[in-house]
Amino acid sequence: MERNFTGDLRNLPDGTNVIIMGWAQEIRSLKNLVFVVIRDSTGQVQATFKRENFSNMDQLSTLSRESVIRVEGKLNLQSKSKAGFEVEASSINVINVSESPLPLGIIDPVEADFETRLNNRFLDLRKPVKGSIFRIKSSMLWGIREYLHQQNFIEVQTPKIVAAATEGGADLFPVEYFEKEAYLNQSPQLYKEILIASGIDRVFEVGPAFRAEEHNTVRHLNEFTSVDIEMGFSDHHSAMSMLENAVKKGIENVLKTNSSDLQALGLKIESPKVPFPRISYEECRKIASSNGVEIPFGEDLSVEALKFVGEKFHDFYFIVDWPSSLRPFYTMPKEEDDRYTNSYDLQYREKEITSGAQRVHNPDLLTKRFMEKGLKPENFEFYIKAFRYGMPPHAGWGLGLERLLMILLDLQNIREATLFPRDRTRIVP
Ligand code: AMO
Repeated sequence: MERNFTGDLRNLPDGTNVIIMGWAQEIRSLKNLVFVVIRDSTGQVQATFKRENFSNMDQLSTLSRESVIRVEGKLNLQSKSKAGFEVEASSINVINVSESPLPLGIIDPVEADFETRLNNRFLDLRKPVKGSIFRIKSSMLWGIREYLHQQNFIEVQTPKIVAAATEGGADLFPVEYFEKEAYLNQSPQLYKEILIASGIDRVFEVGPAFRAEEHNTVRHLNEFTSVDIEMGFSDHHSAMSMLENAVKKGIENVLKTNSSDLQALGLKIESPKVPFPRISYEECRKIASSNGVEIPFGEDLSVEALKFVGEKFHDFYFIVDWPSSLRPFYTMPKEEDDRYTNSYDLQYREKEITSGAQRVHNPDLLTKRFMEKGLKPENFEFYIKAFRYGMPPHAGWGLGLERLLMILLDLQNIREATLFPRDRTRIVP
């Protein structure tokens, strides 16, 4: 269908005949005039209908908000309207009438409660600032993908129906898989490592990861987008460098592509400086302790502790050298002291965005690590097998895309960065 986008109108010559398709956001009637604000994915424009040109003005003034319309008319760049341009309409087709009242207002100054918004997500997303979040998400991912391609990674797709847990058994979703027991995958961890043994030694994947998180929090989803990489002949240092550069390139692509979206969201963002600081788990414990928060060795750093660390290092930083007891079986212990590992988390203030590590590549050590973690190596035979016939040393990471968006756009709830969030109580829409 031939159409002009509202976002392009300013750049057309005055007087151009244009066709606009979109939603009737606002309808205002005066004696001899009706103004209809039409919104499309790129912006909005006011169309002016003069009584002298239209026999059906009364019908027009009763048009319901959010109906889908097509308006033809002449572009007026000399308009006195706030935007400075409008369309002098010569015809209108009402393509699909919207029911009223709307379950959720699009331009109401007071925002509806979150549940109502999510229950009517298709309407909620019509609000231009909500659209901005997802345009930014797309650009961020595009920048990361582009960077990884330049670094000779290939994008892969691994199974989401799996037979084994990777990140601990408690938060698994079981699925009925004929006569076998199966689960939704928590992370592509095992498969991305198997691919390193396949000779494709730089892979990345963008896909859903499923976690049966029991509690609803503002930072957890039961289905999130995991951006994963795995690289062969590498250690944690090169994987960390790949990560900070990928995040930087993602942000730079947003800066390049989404200035009006950032403006709509009232945000000023800068490209982060790399390398990000590296702080060890032990240093974090010391910072917490000097602020009166004691973290016993081997325990996770609490949000309270991380707030003190975050205050000191601002924005992006890595926490490195986590204790073995806190990291999964696949994490490489430190050669000099196996109570610690070659692992890291990327943090933004007190929030974790990414976990990663150098992996164990020796099959005997891997089997030992399974047993230390109380897991049965025989349940992971398909994985360990890939380590027995020439497995290079390797490292990688998994980045929570919605977490990254949340911190970048200062969103108060991770659900704002998810089109249709899945949480403890929500499975529709
Ligand atoms: P981890 O379990 O730490 O590591 O997950 C990696 C990143 O995924 C994000 N994340 C979540 N985001 C939203 N809701 C959740 N419930 C949720 N759980 C995790 C976080 C986290 O940092 N296999 C390893 C990665 C690796 O070592 O390559 C893994 O999955 O941003």
